[in-house]
Amino acid sequence: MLKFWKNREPEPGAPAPESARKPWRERLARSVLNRDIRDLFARHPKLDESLLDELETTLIGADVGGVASSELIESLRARLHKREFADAGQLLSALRERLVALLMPVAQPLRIDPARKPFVVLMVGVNGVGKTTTIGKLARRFRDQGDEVILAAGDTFRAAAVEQLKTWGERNGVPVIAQAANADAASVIFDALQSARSQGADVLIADTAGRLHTQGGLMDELAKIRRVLVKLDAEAPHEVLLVIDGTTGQNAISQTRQFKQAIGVSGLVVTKLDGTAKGGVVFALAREFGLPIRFVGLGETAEDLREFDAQAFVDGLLSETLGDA
Ligand SMILES: Nc1nc2c(ncn2[C@@H]2O[C@H](COP(=O)(O)OP(=O)(O)OP(=O)(O)O)[C@@H](O)[C@H]2O)c(=O)[nH]1
Ligand SMILES: [Mg+2]
Repeated sequence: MLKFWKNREPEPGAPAPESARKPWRERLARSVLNRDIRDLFARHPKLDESLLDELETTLIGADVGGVASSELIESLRARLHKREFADAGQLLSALRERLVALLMPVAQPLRIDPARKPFVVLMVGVNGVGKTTTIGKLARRFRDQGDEVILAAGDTFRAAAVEQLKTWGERNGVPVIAQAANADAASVIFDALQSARSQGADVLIADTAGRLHTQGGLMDELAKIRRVLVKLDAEAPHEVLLVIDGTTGQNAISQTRQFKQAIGVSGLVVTKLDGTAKGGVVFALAREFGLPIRFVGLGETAEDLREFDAQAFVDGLLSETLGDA
């Protein structure tokens, strides 16, 4: 295990305190990226071209994506040729810096603008990615910040979805606006916005279906939700959060492209990065779209939804190799 990192100068920009970084390290310890980079540097501690070639294969294998991986490797190769690295440890340190630099621009937290009242968050994404769970976690977060939150059960396709949202609402003391199963999703969310307004709520978070009979049908429904909201508030929704399952791989790229085209996306949430997720898809998304990554899901409890922190994330992903674990 390489221990060099501990003796290096701190990065520019205030590093997060140790207590804030620990959960990231713990939750990202089993990721494929962590394991494979550690194995690579253990197997190949010598600084040479083939280390870089293998590193590129490792990054691609962990879903970092072909374009981002080759850009990262080429920038390291140029520095290797200029003899900037004394050993493999310094190369790893440079990789860490490049990975942080790739994510810094997208580490933009979601700020609830109090002038937009209620601030409307529309949650979108394909089925099973974690939309409803993330809404529950967000409701808790906003409520703890002192915001009055209302949830809209806009996934009317599955009856169980409304129940799932109500359970989260009850657990957190947050009201849920719902209609009968198979109601029109746009009208549920329209009613919810009206009632959030009349109650003077600060935040309205709307759930949506992840799957309808056809993918085109889903995109049409989302477009309709947007059209209907605009009738009440020309700027609503104020945030469209696309939820991506961190275990999905490169399919995340085509999902993001589709949702971006159909309704526009203002921020991303990448869930399920705990456990044995590969971990690299976050870099691929940052490189391809540059969309703000608002939150990441590092587990199933409310505290496990964390505001995205580029440095804590990269250090968590490389913890095994950096020797910080
Ligand atoms: N380990 C882990 N599990 C998560 C995370 N986020 C969500 N899940 C789990 O993912 C599963 C699906 O979550 P849902 O919130 O129901 O997903 P959804 O996008 O609403 O799904 P549909 O309503 O079918 O479109 C649940 O079992 C969640 O507990 C996370 O960050 N980590
Ligand atoms: Mg759901």
